[in-house]
Amino acid sequence: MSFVLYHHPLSSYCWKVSIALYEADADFEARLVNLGDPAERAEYLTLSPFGKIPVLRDETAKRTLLETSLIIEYLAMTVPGAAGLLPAARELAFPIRAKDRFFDLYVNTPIGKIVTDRLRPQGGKDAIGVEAARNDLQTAIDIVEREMADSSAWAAGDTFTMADCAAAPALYYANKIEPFGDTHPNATAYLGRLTGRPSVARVIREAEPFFSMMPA
Ligand SMILES: N[C@@H](CCC(=O)N[C@@H](CS)C(=O)NCC(=O)O)C(=O)O
Repeated sequence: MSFVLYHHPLSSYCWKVSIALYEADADFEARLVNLGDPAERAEYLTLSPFGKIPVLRDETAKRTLLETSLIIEYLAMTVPGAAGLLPAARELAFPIRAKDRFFDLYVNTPIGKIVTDRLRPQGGKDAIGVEAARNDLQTAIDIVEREMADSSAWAAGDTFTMADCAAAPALYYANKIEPFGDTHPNATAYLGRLTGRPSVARVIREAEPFFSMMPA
């Protein structure tokens, strides 16, 4: 099996998959995609028609995988070290999938809306959409605060899973955009456990040289 990950070091969805690959100790080649370059973008669209990153290509199986949750599910099926990220048993996988959907849809999606709006030209901004995204993000962080009040270390219990791969970039960037350190101690402690995890610390380290490119 030989994997190629098409990614960008700043992208939260790319972090999610890189974290899974690092957790699994999987061998892969990382190829940086510059969607801002028209020629590169046109070529990338043949792999990923909507121009989304990341994509995982399994060169051995000749399979191109889109969508981070499905990529991690594929890793769990094919790479022994990734099996624990999403167990095969449905009743064990269900709460992990539920948390994975929560972090993607209610934390990562609003963050994407808020950040990409900063790149829009004056006159083209979507103030109402950004306000709705901020409200969703606030609601989501309140939910994390309540749900992390029990003694579980990780999003879906005592084991680090796909849900934590989704949570790590989502909460990291949420805390940059709408800092919750002073108001949400349980969410903050969970974020601390996530950033202390070697796989997560590694994606943050790899993103550091690019952080100055983030729109303020
Ligand atoms: N549902 C997708 C979301 C991927 C996604 O939105 N990636 C962002 C980067 S974090 C992206 O490609 N944005 C560029 C665009 O939407 O044009 C997944 O889970 O893979």
